[in-house]
Amino acid sequence: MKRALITGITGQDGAYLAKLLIDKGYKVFGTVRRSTSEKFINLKYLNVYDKIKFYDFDLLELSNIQNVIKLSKPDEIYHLAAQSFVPTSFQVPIVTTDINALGTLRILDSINSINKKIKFYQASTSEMFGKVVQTPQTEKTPFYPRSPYGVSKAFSHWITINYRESYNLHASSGILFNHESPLRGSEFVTKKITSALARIKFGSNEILRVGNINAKRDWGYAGDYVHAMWLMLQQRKPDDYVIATGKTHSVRQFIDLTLKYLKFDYKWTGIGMNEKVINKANNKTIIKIDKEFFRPAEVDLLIGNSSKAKRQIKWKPKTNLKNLVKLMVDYDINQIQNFP
Ligand code: NDP
Ligand code: GDR
Repeated sequence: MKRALITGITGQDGAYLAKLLIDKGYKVFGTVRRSTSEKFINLKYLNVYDKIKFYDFDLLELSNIQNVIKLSKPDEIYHLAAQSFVPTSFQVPIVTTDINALGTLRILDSINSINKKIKFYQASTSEMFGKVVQTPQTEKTPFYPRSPYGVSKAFSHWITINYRESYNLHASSGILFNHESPLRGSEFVTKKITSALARIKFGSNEILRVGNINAKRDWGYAGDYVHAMWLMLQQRKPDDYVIATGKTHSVRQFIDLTLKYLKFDYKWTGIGMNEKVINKANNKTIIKIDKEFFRPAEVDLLIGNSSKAKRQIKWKPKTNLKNLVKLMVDYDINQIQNFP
């Protein structure tokens, strides 16, 4: 029985990856930061909570990381834990860097001193491309990160390559473009849109306030993307791979898809900061632009080319954006109806 340690198992990707590995017969260990609120909703939703052995863990604490690796004795480590919300990285840049950049180094250095045979997956990101210098982005596109988050992940990406080349570790990075799911954190734009519009459809009087609706992202489905993580660690040689759908859409288009799926009769009016969406059924404003949700520096356009992954690890996405919206909205409606 293979043993896998997942850092950040309580997050979106951690839950889908835990399910995938358990279904493949792995013994799964997961790291959890202590808190007073419920952390295991995603794992319970996917029915894997009671199959996982959990360890108290924080990426800021080296001895804790070493102990968890020694106790769990993993064959594979999937390092997903991070301060992953871009706007927060502008508010707490130093903590973000300590967690995301030095946290990765702490794990790599622990692997190097405890057991060099452990295979390592690093959760790299399209945010490293930031103000893109080439479109579409590939493994060879230079980085130009636009947030403390993006910069911290660029460090992690390069330190993973450095430990691979210096110490011959089986360490791979997946440069994953945005991926979403019903279990996406509520602050990310897709989940914010689907959950608010579902609530409004079912009678809520709220107004959805969003920031830059012209930003474009290459959005895929998290369930497809965790499979790529696993494939990377099954290869004879470690390497880095872009994981993306190759299609890009604006936040505005994501809003349109959600409104249409929910069968709203609506119209966009106004321009710039005064742009809004009116529900024609009752003439109420349901979406407004709010400067609070703009960032000090924006990533305007991302679109990935994952042909290396297709060629070398035989991965390709299965879920298109329309189906992703359907998955997310159906889940949100189910939550409203069953857990009001
Ligand atoms: P989430 O934000 O859903 O999950 C992040 C996880 O990291 C949570 O379990 C969180 O625990 C944990 N964590 C945060 N800080 C610490 C810390 N100091 N010590 C230990 N654990 C910590 O992220 P996703 O699942 O969406 O993403 C997984 C990884 O992939 C992240 O590294 C992210 O940056 C990266 N990524 C994500 C993409 C996406 O589109 N989803 C795209 C590309 C990369 P807690 O519950 O305590 O907060
Ligand atoms: P991102 O995801 O920053 O790409 O990082 P997010 O969903 O937060 O933003 C995507 C784009 O939407 C614009 N936007 C808004 N964003 C949020 N959160 N809230 C809003 O109201 C809003 N209005 C417009 C943003 O400006 C941005 O352009 C995610 C995270 O999962 C990272 O951890 C990961 O590395 C990258 O995806 C790939």
